[in-house]
Amino acid sequence: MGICKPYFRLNPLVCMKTFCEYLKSVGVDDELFAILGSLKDATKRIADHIVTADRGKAGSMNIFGEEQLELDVLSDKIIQEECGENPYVGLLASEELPDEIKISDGEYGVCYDPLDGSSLVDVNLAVGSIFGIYKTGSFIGVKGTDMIAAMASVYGPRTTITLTIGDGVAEFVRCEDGDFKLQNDSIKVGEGKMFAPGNLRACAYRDDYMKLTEYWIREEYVLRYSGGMVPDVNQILLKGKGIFSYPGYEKAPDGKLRLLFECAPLSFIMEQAGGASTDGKVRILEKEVESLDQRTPIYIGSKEEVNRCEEYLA
Ligand code: AHM
Ligand code: MG
Repeated sequence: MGICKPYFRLNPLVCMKTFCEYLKSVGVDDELFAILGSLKDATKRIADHIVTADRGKAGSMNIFGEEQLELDVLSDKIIQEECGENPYVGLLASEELPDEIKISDGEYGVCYDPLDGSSLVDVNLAVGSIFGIYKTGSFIGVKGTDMIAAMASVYGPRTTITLTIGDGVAEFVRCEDGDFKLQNDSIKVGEGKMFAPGNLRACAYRDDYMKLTEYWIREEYVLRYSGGMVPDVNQILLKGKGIFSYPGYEKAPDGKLRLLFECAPLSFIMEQAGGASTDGKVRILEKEVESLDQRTPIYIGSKEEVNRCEEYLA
């Protein structure tokens, strides 16, 4: 009957708040309220499409020369449509588009990876969308510290949204009535032995990354790696511990993951949960965006784990 069932670990009073009720309760202004509402609606539509849409190739390439799937293109189109109807969004930049696009005189810019890890849909693993919201007329020159809000949508057995508006992190779960209900309004990342080591092929070239990986294994860390950055980082947030890494190496000195579309928004969420993220030397949120396709190595998770990465990779 469209009622969200309380989950066992929740305060039932908190659980029943919808996404919109939560935003009102924390006092977001009308503009941000509308923008986050558009991204929530896009998340719903993308989730529905993932279940049934064509999983094949679109026959096109994105700006990185990577083959696009139908679902990449469709997800991008859905986000463009939802943001296009929102008068406050003036600028869009997508991992699937060659340039940022001005869509109106709205003051806000939304940058996004419409479907991160989309090749995992084929094998029925979780994937996600990542959004960063800035007040800007161009994404060139921004830093993660300029971000106003960040959101990660996870499409797994359940569809969830992890959100920060710069004052802590909340998670929402899509319920029977189709709406998103608050699951946890105070996500915190502390310490604990869990690792998600991306790009392990770098160990063939880098002794320091090999030594770091050996440390995690020797110390009996639990391996929790799916190959999708959004679910992997989201798992650290929800389990409240751990580290995700994706280093660069000879063949790709800055690794694979994009600063603007992937690393900065997830770093904003992680920091707001009490965690940290670095490229090995510099805090990810302090890195200036010089080009839309800029990549960066990333080590993201609990503070102690991120510090350890910096020590090993110094
Ligand atoms: P994508 O944006 O093309 O989907 O690539 C990003 C994904 C991340 O979700 C994941 O952490 C990484 O690629 C895995 O990369 P690799 O295939 O090098 O292991
Ligand atoms: Mg991606």
